[in-house]
Amino acid sequence: MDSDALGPSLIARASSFDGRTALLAPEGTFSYEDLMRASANAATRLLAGRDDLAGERICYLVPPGWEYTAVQWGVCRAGGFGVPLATSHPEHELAWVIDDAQPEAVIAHPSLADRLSVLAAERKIPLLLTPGLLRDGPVGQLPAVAESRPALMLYTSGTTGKPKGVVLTHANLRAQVEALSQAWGWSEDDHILLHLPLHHVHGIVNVLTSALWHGATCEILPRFRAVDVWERLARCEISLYMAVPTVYRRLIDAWDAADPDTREAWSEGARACRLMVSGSAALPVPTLERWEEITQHRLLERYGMTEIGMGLSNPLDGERRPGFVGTPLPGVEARLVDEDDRVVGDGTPGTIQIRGAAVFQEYWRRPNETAEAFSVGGWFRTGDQAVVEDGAWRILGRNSVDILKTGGEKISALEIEDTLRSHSAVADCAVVGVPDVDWGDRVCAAVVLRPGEVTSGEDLRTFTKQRLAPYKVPKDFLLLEDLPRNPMGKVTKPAVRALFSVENDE
Ligand code: MLC
Ligand code: AMP
Repeated sequence: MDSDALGPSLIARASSFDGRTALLAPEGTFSYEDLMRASANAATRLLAGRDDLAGERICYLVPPGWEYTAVQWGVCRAGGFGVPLATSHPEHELAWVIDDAQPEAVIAHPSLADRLSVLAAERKIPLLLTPGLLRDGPVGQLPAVAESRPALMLYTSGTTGKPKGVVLTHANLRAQVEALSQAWGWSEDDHILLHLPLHHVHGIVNVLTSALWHGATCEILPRFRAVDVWERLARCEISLYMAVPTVYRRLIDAWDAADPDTREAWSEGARACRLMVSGSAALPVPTLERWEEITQHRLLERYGMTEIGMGLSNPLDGERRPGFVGTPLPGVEARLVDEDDRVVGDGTPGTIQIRGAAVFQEYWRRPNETAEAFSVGGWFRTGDQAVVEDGAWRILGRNSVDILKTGGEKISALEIEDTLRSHSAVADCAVVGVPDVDWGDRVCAAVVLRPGEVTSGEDLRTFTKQRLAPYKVPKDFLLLEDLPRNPMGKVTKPAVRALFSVENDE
């Protein structure tokens, strides 16, 4: 009996899809059979004679595509616990994840191996390379992996500063995919375009894993470029498309800049899709309306989180109210509570709590934070506020001013502040999200220098960029004599935010 990792059904199902096209990737076209073979090869090499990786973490830094997918499956089929590393991250961030996850091995694509070789050598962790890992060879017995075992760890920013690992089991992934399967009508005839980063639930679960679960085709672009997406849509082959609001905004800008014939071809291609979905951040109503004008698609907005997968969704058929995220998905229990965890009624704003099989198991090696994240009865505290109006949920924002969303990426203002404070010239700072038409939140930093120190925003930007993911680097810096404070001496973030200009043309 072969491995049943990644949720028993994913592998069992993949075997039955055989010669169907699983991936149209930058490296070529691959069937489900190819994926089964390459992942079995990878699993056998990772096992190196052992029966089961038994939950050992394996980090991998592989660009989106065929090799990425085969590695993800291979790790799980060996009984390992996969930790995808972000291709956009500098060494500092990669080191944080590796030190936290403590993997038994790291895997890299040759083009990215330089980024990991020193980190791995210093920590005496073996560095394995693709494509060698996937090459055909003798395939050994692969373990049967129980659904309750960890499958994937995704790092997410929280109010405590540094990113923490969200542990998702095979059962969690199955529940997440099954909820979307029903709600969005997935079938093996679907063909989805993927350009989202593959270290997040949006790209990994909603797009890649959902497609492969159904025997559908996932077409992977190496990166997002608006014109590339439009050209792919214009071929009228794509049936499903999912992206974040910043991406829809960029697509609209590209459409506006195109000539009339091109526009018509692009719009016709978009109309050939059966469903277009937006999520990971609030979809501005003007973006929804403009998209509908140019494609005749009313975007289906949904709400989710790394810890829960998708929670709320507008309907596939039926009314999608602009500014609303619909109702709980199948298998998801959702409620709104006040500060004392008491359920509030319709029309009253509250904090969203979620329960169900899709909800993550724990924050990796952080029992206290895990315990704090759940209320009595196993309800996960999302930290997002919402209100139910006429049966549909509307997201109102987050409880914490220190959690920002920029271009669909969640970031912690505190983590950026800690990094800035480690600069020798910086005495104090405050990082805020300023409403922005492109990014949602534009990350901005107000900085107070130590007496006698001189530095520029550009220097601070370079300093931050060497240490943090590019999307965490503040777009604007303001050097101040002191930060705005309340009478108690506490920095007032709304007053800091008011110092930066709001870029909003809608
Ligand atoms: C890139 N940059 C960003 C950024 N992405 N800055 C702020 N926010 C972001 N999200 C930086 C670049 O590094 C660059 O810096 C500068 O901004 C301009 O880059 P760009 O070329 O214009 O950006 P691009 O590479 O095209 O990326 C933009 C993007 C990308 C929107 C396509 O950010 C993206 O794919 N976002 C999706 C993230 C996602 O999948 N989130 C889901 C999380 S899961 P410089 O210094 O070089 O100029 C989740 C749960 C759920 O939220 O509900 O789904
Ligand atoms: P992440 O932690 O990266 O998974 O991001 C999850 C967060 O994204 C949620 O807690 C919300 O704050 C936000 N989010 C996701 N979808 C939506 C949406 N449709 N509207 C508003 N916020 C959203």
